[in-house]
Amino acid sequence: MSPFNENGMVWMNGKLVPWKEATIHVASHVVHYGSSLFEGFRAYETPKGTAVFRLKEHTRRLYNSCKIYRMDIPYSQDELNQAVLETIRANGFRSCYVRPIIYRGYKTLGVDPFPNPVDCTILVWEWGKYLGPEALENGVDVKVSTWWRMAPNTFPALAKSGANYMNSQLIKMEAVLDGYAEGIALDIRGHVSEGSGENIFLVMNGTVYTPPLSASVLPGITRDTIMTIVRDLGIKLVEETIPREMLYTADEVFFTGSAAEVTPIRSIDKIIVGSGRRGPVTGKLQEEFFACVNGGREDTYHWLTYL
Ligand code: PPE
Repeated sequence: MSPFNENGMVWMNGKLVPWKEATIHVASHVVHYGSSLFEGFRAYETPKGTAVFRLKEHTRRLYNSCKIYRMDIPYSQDELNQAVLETIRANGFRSCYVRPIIYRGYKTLGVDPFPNPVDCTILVWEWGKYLGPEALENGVDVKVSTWWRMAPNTFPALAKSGANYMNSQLIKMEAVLDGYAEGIALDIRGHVSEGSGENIFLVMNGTVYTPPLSASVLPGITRDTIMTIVRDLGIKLVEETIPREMLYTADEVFFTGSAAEVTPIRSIDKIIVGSGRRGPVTGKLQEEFFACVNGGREDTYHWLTYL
């Protein structure tokens, strides 16, 4: 079953077009060489209407991704933010997932991307719970992937490029075929990196740990949100290299991401994490996270942009 509303609208290069007309040619550069940079985030229904969570930060990351790949977006960040709001309004969603994607379009083929146009589109759809309906409460069973995250100075991990998701797909397929909800990838030194589409956190003796950006991770906006909440709660936060075996001995482990939100991990490689149930720190952070996105607490950091 497709999650898409095929009667909806897509923003393409400055205009809203009907969903079914939002197509590109198979000779587009992106189809052949993976030349796309994208974002993913959610709009939530709040007591004061629909609000996009951390829109500015996601747009800034998109511009940074494009800067790394020498792609000039022909709109300002403000213009793109307005386009996101316009697209959500045009589709009439109270809550949804938003996917802006910038790519090298149609003109010529060959690795050199420069002759091709930089095209900008924004898609929105209703996306349920990323790792299954019960994942947020019961947690998920995962494995450490045999695939590593990309090495430094190969595919830049700080850029959210379509091409990086070929690595993510290898991790995800292996996990799914082996009967797990998700895979955790190590970096090339064998240290904990991240999930195929999520950052990872561990809790041990009341301290919260997460790998540093140098461990080939995406600089997750949800990661930043959780780090901010952890500090606000006065919990000790450590951003440092994490050895694989700490995944097995941690009291609690959880994933973060715009799609995955805050998802507890119940077991890793069939070793039960902690008590095998959502731990108290994970529970507290989930509660605070959802209060932030749903407008259930004061928006002190100005994370919400109302439609
Ligand atoms: N790491 C990876 C590899 C990743 O894809 C994501 C988001 C994150 C970390 C968390 O980043 P952030 O969303 O800013 O907190 N993955 C997006 C796409 C998932 C997909 O299947 O598509 C997402 O969560 O929207």
